[in-house]
Amino acid sequence: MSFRYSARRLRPQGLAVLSSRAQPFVRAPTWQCRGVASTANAEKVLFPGALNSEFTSKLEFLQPSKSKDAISTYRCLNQYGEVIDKKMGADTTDGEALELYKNMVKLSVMDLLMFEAQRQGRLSFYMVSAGEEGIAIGSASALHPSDVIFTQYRESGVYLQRGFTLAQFMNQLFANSSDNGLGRNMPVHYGSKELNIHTISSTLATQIPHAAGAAYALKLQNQGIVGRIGAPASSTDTKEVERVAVCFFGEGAASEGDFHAALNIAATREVPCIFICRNNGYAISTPTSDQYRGDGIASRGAGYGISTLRVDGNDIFAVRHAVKRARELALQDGGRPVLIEAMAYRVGHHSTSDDSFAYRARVEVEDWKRRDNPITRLRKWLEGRGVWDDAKEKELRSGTRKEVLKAFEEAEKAKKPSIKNAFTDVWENITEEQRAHMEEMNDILKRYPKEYDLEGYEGGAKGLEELLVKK
Ligand SMILES: Cc1ncc(C[n+]2csc(CCOP(=O)(O)OP(=O)(O)O)c2C)c(N)n1
Ligand SMILES: [Mg+2]
Repeated sequence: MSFRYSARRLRPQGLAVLSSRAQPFVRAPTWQCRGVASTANAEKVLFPGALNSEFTSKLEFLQPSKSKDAISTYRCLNQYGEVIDKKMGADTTDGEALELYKNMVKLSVMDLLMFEAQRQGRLSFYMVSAGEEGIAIGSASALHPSDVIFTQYRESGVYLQRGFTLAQFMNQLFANSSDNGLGRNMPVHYGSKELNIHTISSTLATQIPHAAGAAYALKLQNQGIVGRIGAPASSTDTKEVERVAVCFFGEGAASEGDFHAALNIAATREVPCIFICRNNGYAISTPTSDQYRGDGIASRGAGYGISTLRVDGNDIFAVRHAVKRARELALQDGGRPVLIEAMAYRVGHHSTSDDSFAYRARVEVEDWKRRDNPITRLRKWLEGRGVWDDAKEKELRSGTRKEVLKAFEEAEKAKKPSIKNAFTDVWENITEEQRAHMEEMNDILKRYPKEYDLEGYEGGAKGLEELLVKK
């Protein structure tokens, strides 16, 4: 092989960054741009847009849709709960595995009860994680508490594993006065500043570029170029660690333009972001066969030049190993993105507003329930270790049910937030327009008290008065 190329360094502009520390400039990475110049008998030409491409005289299109070789799926446990990756092993203590198991059971018990509560008309909306508990709980358990997380809406397990309490879940679901969001969001759109988890947004995929941007900020913080933003996640953990951003989304969300923009900018800026796609086979009623023709979402990671792994989402140990390794990779050499595609099956309906038997056969769901499940797989492993049995299972489930119902009843009884919260936290001070709206609303509430019963709201119908007197 012989070729000549000219190499010149592209020198990007210094980027001025506001910093509490001394360094005023961030130098973006430099990279080599090779000119096109080769000798007559070269085997490769280094086009600036595709380095290392060999010449071929075969006119042959890549035909991935005809390939029989799909990207493989990493597993640590088989369906019988036996460790098949002997090298990695379970890499956990029995006690730690028991905690993961209990959290998965807690999530599924909460899901069952909240789904029923919605059917009884006591909650307006709910979304279950059935079949995907291992992805959320397994990955959260492999991260550092101060890593910054962005979720979609089927990752309640991330919250649970990070320490979100049953009371916090219920306060949000009932939009009561103890809800972090003060009742301004739909049920299931949790958020927690203390736990470093950004508030969930209904608008699909918007969290993905947010995560890429946050990861860029973390890269600068990890390098000490800008000051650290935000307090550590837990008060006991004051040691500064390098942090990554972690972004969860479904395979349906990966059809949005935001996904592509986010992965590309994360790759080119080399930011420490772990993208975790839950591929559960459906985007509401749209099956994956109508969503894409490539090899899942993993093949797209490779397309963006991102380190990628496909993993069995029913295997919590495999998920933990994958995320732990992804975190190490993401922090290597100053930072880089990683994509994990966790395979699963959405066992439940999309949400309480959906009846999935309108577009998929009952038998398909029943088959999946029987065939594989992250909870039963870990249970088999625990039973194999001699630390779990039917009696313990029964006790755990009935105790958890009581705990959930207690939190549920307390949150249901609690007062709703004051109606003033519909106006606060929008502008720093109440604007003239807002004042006019409040006065009009106050007038209507006074004139039609029977129509607007605000007994259950903090401050009742007088909720606005405090704001109205404040000039
Ligand atoms: C921008 C946008 N388009 C459409 C919707 C409606 N929508 C809500 S959830 C959903 C399916 C998402 O599927 P996926 O990302 O696979 O997540 P899953 O529900 O399977 O967990 C759609 C289309 C939305 N919320 N936002
Ligand atoms: Mg999906």
